[in-house]
Amino acid sequence: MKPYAPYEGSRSGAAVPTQEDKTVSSIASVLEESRVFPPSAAFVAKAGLDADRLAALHAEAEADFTAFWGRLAKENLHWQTPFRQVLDDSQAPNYRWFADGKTNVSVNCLDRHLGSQGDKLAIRFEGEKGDVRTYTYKQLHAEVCKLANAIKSLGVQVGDRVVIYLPHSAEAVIAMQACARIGATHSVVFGGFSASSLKDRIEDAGAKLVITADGGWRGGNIVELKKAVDEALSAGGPSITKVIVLKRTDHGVPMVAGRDLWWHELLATQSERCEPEWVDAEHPLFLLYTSGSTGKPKGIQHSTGGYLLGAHLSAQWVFDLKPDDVFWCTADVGWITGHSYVAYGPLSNGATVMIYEGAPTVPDAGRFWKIAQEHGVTIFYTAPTAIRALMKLGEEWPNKYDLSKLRLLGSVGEPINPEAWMWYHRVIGKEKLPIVDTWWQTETGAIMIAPVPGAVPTKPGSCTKPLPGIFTAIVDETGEPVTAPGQGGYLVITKPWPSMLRTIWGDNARYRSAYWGQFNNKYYVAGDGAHIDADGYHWIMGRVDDVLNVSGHRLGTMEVESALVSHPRVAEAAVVGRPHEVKGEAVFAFVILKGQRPTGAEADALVKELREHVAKQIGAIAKPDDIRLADGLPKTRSGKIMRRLLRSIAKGEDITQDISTLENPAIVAQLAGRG
Ligand code: 6R9
Repeated sequence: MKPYAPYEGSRSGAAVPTQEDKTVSSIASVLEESRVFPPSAAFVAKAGLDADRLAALHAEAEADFTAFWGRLAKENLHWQTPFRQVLDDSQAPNYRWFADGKTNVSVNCLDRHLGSQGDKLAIRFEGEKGDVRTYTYKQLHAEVCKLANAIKSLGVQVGDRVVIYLPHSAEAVIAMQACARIGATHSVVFGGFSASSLKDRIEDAGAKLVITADGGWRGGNIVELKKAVDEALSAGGPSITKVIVLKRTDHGVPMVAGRDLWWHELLATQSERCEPEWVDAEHPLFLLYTSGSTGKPKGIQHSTGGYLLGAHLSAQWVFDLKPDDVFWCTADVGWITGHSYVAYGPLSNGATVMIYEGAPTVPDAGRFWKIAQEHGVTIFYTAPTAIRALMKLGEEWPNKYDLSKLRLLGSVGEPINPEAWMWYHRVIGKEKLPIVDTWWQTETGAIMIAPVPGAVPTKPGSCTKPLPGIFTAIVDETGEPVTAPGQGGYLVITKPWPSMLRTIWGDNARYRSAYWGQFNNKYYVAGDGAHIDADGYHWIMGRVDDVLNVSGHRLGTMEVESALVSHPRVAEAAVVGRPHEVKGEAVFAFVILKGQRPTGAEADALVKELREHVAKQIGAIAKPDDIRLADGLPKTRSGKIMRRLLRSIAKGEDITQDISTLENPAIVAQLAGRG
């Protein structure tokens, strides 16, 4: 099997087991990164966790992981009613944590800082056009209470679902915190998703209320959020009774009488006090939809107590949060990273959170670094795709700005190739700052595998070792741990952890089969391939299922295929990933049409139309980079599409696989663009 490099020039690339060829035990890593970067003495001297303290935490967790989490939950969170039982595994793998305790997430993020640091900045916001707004903890608390009261006045009750479809903004955090305050379960839908995706999520969640904006700014353009909401609701959306609209772009959007309410008008009369709703630790704090290997996105359900504990402690351990830090995670709140490291983790730790609404290159390629300088950012957390894009623009951009306040850098979303890691280290980190490469997922709720920066030396391209209380293994297809260093296999988590997903909303059977079925409920199966080196360092090799990682965003190949076949001219489609220098993976679609296959300008026009069609069905992130029209797909005699072959074709590789078992071997030349 060919080694898989998720992007050109990767040195951590190792073969990834794929859907049809799950022979993971035969996978060995190819090139191994050998550079090691220990934390600087200066960093260690001030670090919250040094090697000894980290070792003590690991030892405590290994001795008794339930007692370990119980102690941390008691010491780190405010409980209105203390829990007696830490872990209830009687319904495993539907685990329950701290189940008889009651708490409230917004109290833990806001109220508990009011006495000690009410006047400290909680949020520094900058819009794409340069408008800046700040909120102290007191001000943020007041805004959250006002919105919480407003939502309640619209009839939203504990457990009702609220869909949030807002630009990346302070108001998005306010909306999430307001829901948490009254025990409503939020479901944030990324503003880049289309009306059709929004509609599916509203319906699946059975949401009562949508919170949106007239628009948002991105790349100099208005993102028409309200228009998408109107479209999503026009086609039904019977569960929605009210829509709250934030005025942001002020470009005049129609308001539906009796349904739509302006945020500012609604809040004008609300009290700045709102009693929190004390909910059970297991109460669903939020749903967040993510792609899986079927066409239907999964509503990942997270809890209140366990989730918050994970977000809180991981933020503290991995980012070494200190009272004077300005923490900037560039992820949109529409993704899990924005939930745990914009809206919840840093605030529960009382840090100052930086939020930037727009694109990294508006008005020029120096925007990120200008923000870092002007807001005094100390911790910067972004995705490899952004690092690669910024790297291409040249180091003269970051070099124009004073980045001396930065003290820690982070990476998330996909494997970081050592070239990008070294650029980040040299150009942004000035060869001094630790880089934390953090592996985790929507489902894990919080960072699982990452270096604790004052304690663990880093290797470019490795997310290093699991955090205390997290137990991982690499197993082969029989579930046996792979022991030889460098040997690839399935990444699994062997013990439950507090911030784990609780279920898939409305589909517990899918939860049990998708994450636990493969090894008979013994392990949580992450869906990633990985290997561990002789030092116990983890190297993630990418997804082993039909999920692509495009610019750090998960995208199911089936979702894109369903979008394509919903076009009247498409008979069949197969989607695979192709390595891409900046995006990590690009979407490559093979499309079979109904009727005659056009050529020349007519084919070009149709390809363009199909790309737009996918953007309309899912969102711009899913637009195929390549669409190849053909007369058929390579199928085995049993009718299975040979995706492995399609991946080779997409990469432009010579076909060396045996195609004699194909029903239609002649199609291969055509698919490869030679017929
Ligand atoms: C947090 C987040 C999860 C998938 C995951 C894996 C990939 C995330 C990574 C990484 C290598 C890292 N992934 N972090 N791969 N190194 N540091 O991204 O959640 O959107 O659910 O994606 O992303 O493949 O399984 P989510």
